[in-house]
Amino acid sequence: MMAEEKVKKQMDFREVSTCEATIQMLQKAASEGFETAFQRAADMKACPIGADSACCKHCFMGPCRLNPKDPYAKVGVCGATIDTIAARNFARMVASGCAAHTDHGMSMLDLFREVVHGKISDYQIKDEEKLRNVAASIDIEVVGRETMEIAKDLYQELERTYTQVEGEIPFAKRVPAKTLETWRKLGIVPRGAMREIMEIMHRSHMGVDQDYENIVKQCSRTALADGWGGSMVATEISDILFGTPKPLVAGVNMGFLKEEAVNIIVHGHEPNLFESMIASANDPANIEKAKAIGAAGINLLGMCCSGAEVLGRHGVPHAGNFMSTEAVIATGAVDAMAVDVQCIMQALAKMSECYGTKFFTTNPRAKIHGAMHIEFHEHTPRACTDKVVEMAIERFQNRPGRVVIPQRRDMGIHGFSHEYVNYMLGGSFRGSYKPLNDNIINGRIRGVAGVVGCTNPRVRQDYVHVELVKELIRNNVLVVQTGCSQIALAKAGLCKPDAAVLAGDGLREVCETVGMPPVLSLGSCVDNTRILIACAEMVRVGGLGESIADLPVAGAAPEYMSEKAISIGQYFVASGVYTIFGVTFPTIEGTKFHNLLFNGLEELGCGKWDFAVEPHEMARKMIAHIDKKREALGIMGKKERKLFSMEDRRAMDAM
Ligand code: BF8
Ligand code: SF4
Repeated sequence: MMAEEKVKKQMDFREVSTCEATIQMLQKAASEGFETAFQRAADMKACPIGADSACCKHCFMGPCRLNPKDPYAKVGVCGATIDTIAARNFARMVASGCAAHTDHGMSMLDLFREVVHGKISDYQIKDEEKLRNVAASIDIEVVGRETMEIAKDLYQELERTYTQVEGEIPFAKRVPAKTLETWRKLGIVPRGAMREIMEIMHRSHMGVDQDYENIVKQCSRTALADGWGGSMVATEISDILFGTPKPLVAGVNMGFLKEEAVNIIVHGHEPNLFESMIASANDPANIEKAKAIGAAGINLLGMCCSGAEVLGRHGVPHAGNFMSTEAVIATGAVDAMAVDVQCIMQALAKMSECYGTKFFTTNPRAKIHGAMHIEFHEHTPRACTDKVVEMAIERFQNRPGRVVIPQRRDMGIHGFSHEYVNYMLGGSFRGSYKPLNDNIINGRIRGVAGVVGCTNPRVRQDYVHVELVKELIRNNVLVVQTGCSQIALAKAGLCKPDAAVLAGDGLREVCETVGMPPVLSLGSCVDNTRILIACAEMVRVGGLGESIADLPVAGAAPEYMSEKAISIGQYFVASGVYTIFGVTFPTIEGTKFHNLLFNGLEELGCGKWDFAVEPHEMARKMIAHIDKKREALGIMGKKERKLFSMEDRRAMDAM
């Protein structure tokens, strides 16, 4: 590359990220001539037609492009309208997102089957109580039975989540009666994930379903097979096998890399790989090998979602969210990065080559050109993870360049599960969501918001997550988090109990009484199902309406980038939750398809989609929805108890 060109590509990384460590490493990489997704995003403007979902390439009479500015002016060669085209595109995003989560869930279930049948010795059932509770929740007899008997029945039942061709998926039994009634009326109770995904792929083929309303029904059915199906199986089985998270103090950020130790990062989504890597990193024989070549030890960190899981479950430090995965390599301190599936940028292979990091793929589903593939098998997991350790030690010995580690370490409390929220608020003898509901009814807590999802180089990294959450807690909205979003908030210090000072009076009082932060981190993206179960519990306990759609709750994915996020959004909406996305949204305002997602679904008893880019605008919309639900429940309270509104704040700021 010409020096002149290099200069042209230098950008102000403060404009694209608020993460200090990431900015520092982006600058380092750029000064060394290596580009990252931030530069590639700046160089490649998003296609405006694709961004609005106004193009179709479902057959070879096309691809066809409609005009997003005048969407009804043209139709595709086959006559497909903008509503058909956008709905079909949306359907395929849901299919892909649902497939990713359910395939992950199925891997966990495969592992569970082998454990239950005694065919695997490296993993065991760690949480018998959770096993019994999950089994009981879907009507499996538990009283007086052996754990392994129950486990076998649970496996058989949960397999239906995927393979069943007729009937309702097992976890439909956990859905509040009125919500389930709405689904039945609409014909959207999932049968089995494989069937729903197959049907949606069929229906979105050229010349099949060309009625956007009918397509959206199958979007809901498929997405629900993710939320109350595959993702829920992933969470519950992971808790059973690896332990249900309980709050613990843990740290995030790149400062947890250690120059003097062998640093290994696991990046991806499947906790079975990570669990085995923990065992390998803690094995005295491996530690000895590291010490023998002069390292202080083996230092293991997580990234993205499996990182978020082990952060909460075991307190393993987390190096950063999605948009920091390239930057962290630029430290030069990462001796090995092992990845499995989902959200792994292909660019990591190149970046690793630039910095001499050993980069490994481990899953047969996801090989990357330029990466070394060491396949992970759950029957012999250590064969893979010990090899990764060995290669990392080798790289430590021959570190090619200078190591620069940004000195940022942010401690917080992680590992809230829906079970723990129950226990924390209800006391150890009688766990219950009643205190949460009571505090919502009396107005100390205005409502609950789930803020989740990715980071995306098209918006300033972490900025929207952090500003949105600050505004929500300031307005007494309790925030629960998963995925890359919670890492953004952890870096901003909001996962600490002291962050309660940033909350409104009511929420602060509750946090201080219980000793909890105003932002609760729940785990990875599949752990969004913990939020679904918490919602179901809030309905069951009473006082906040009869269906999830009645609750004063809202969801947001302000910096999303993944198709999985679309599936998650759709299952929250179908479950009854108002859900707002940022960045961009794949519809054209004013079209019938857009109106169905943004208004029509709510009239059918579901939640609704919404969109905003700016965090304060997003917060305002979420709070307005929460207030609308409070009003409908008759718990808005007297005028003088009306909580701090955005208008009040603006007025105060202006003073
Ligand atoms: O499943 S939040 S960038 S890591 S897609 Fe990916 Fe998005 Fe992160 Fe996890 Ni979820
Ligand atoms: Fe064009 Fe219709 Fe083919 Fe799509 S399915 S590419 S709109 S002809």
